[in-house]
Amino acid sequence: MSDIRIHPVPDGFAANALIDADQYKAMYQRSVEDPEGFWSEQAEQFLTWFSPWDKTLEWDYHKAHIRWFEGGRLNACYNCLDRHLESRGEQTALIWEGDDPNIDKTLTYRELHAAVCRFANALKSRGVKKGDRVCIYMPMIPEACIAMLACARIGAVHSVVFGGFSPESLKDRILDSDCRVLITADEGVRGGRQVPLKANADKALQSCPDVHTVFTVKRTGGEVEWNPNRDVWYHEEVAEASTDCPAEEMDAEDPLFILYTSGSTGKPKGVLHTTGGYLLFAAITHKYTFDYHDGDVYWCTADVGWITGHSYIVYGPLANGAISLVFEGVPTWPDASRFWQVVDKHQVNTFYTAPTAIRALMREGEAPVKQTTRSSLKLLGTVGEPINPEAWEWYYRVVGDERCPIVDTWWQTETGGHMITSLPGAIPMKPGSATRPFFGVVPGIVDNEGKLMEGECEGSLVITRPWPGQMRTVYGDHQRFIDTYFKAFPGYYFSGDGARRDADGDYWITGRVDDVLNVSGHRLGTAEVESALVLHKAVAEAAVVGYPHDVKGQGIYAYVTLVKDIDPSDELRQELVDLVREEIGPIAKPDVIQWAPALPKTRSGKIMRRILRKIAANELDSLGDTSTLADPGVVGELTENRANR
Ligand code: 6R9
Repeated sequence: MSDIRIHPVPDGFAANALIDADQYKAMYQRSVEDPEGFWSEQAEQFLTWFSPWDKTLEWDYHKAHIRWFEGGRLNACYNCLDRHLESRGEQTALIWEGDDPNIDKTLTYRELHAAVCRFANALKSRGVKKGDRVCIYMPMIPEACIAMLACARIGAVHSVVFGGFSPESLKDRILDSDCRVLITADEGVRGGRQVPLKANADKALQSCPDVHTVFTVKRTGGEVEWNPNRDVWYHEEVAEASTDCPAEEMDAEDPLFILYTSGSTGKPKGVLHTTGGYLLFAAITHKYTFDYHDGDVYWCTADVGWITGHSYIVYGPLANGAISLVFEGVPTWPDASRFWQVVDKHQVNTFYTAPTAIRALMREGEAPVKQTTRSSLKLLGTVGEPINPEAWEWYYRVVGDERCPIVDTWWQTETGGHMITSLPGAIPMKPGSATRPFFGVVPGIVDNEGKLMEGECEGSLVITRPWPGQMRTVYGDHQRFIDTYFKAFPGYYFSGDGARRDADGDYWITGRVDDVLNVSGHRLGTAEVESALVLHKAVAEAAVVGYPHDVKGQGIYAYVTLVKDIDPSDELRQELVDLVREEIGPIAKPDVIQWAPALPKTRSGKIMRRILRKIAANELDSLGDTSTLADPGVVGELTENRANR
């Protein structure tokens, strides 16, 4: 810890920052001493309401009952578009940069509004009503944002499924939330390669008989199969649609969207966010964390299939009338200088990405960065996983020329927006630490008994009281919401992460303490990968753990026990990798498969993952106590097999 360098806010940045250290302290204090007063003021300042709310906050963490601004009426799409038309109708809302560096496009607020109204009418004409769930399975094209906003406009609940997920994963998500309409594209394009979205959707829909309409955006013109009873072209449907579509009046607590995320057990759960609190939290965090000034060009490289895309490409920036860049491509195509070329091309001021991307680019050296000016950049951000100080320093020095503060933002699908992050003009930076809580956020660190600890300490990270962006339930399964987040430490929201608080009061996220993997910033449950592996008839049992990986942060290490009389082979290994890819998607492919004659289990039959993690990390000297194992000999076999896996 002592060799961590503290970086003060760069002078040039501080001069223009929205919030300085004293303002942060005062606002934070007010936000926790009078949360209802603070959040009411922010809700009035950041959002436009059709009518005011009855009660600012109602909560009971034992029942997982959380309500903000109930009775208040508003519409998220109206807040992102309509109310900006008068003041900034001709200002750019979205800059779209295609996978191909020669293709881009911009949409002004007026153009985006018209496109959204058209598509909202098209949805209505196909029977979509307030409260209906609509699935979006799209590449990173403006229509993905248009589809989300069109749903919000008519009060339909969108469920965006990342375009990299398999037909099987798409099917599960469609069925779980009973979506009847799907929006997709013929193909996506990433890194010069086609992604067969419509074909994947067709496969998924074989098991989804209730889906009556599929809107398909023509992105590449590639050949697709067509079911005339179900499939319609997006461009044909919007061509005739009117641009007049009044925004539905929603209650603050009406659902805005569902987004599936992985947990430690079972299938991914549908995280449900509602309208008022979520939108307020996305907007206020976007403004203060990114120190957003009117006219700034802001770029978040996430995919809209993740919460980061929801809150920081679409809802937060557009609610603030920002210019948001939507990128279809990947960091390394056509070459490793792409990000910085896009920064120069569109004069990007704020750049927000994941540590895994930084580490991948760091490997390519400084030249691809230094061939660009990046002179427009003012601020850098990271999200998705802990950033190692080496990558942080590289980002700061090479990309930001020691001129741009870095905000390391800790948050989750469940939290809706930033929870712990430095505010760039207020809080000195410590590489690897997310530093301080955002306004209204009260973090705590608890010991194994659930007791809050004071001062310098390390333990499980909880949040002790609600904030507006908090998820409200697991779609269709409120009990699972209670069990997952409010059971371990009664009275608190449990994040699933471990954390340390240092002597200055700054927070350091140490990673998941449950069975959730974080691979290149993507969340995956070990149980999901295991379920996919055991589908293979040769597999008797499988246990999956994460291990340290230079670029991905965590890699996937699978121990596989084969059924009797089946011999391991490279072909079988490949079949298993392919199976996981088919079942979940390419991001879930195991990096290592080790054949395991048996798995280390306690006498009660529980797999001891602690030992599997140590073996995977090649920390064979610190396996710990193995005496409680039913058969301690198993460990010797596994450590020997590790060498020749
Ligand atoms: C926004 C997002 C959430 C999990 C979270 C934690 C990890 C995210 C982090 C971070 C350390 C950061 N995480 N940001 N860990 N520092 N700045 O990523 O949501 O996909 O739900 O993942 O990601 O482990 O619990 P989500």
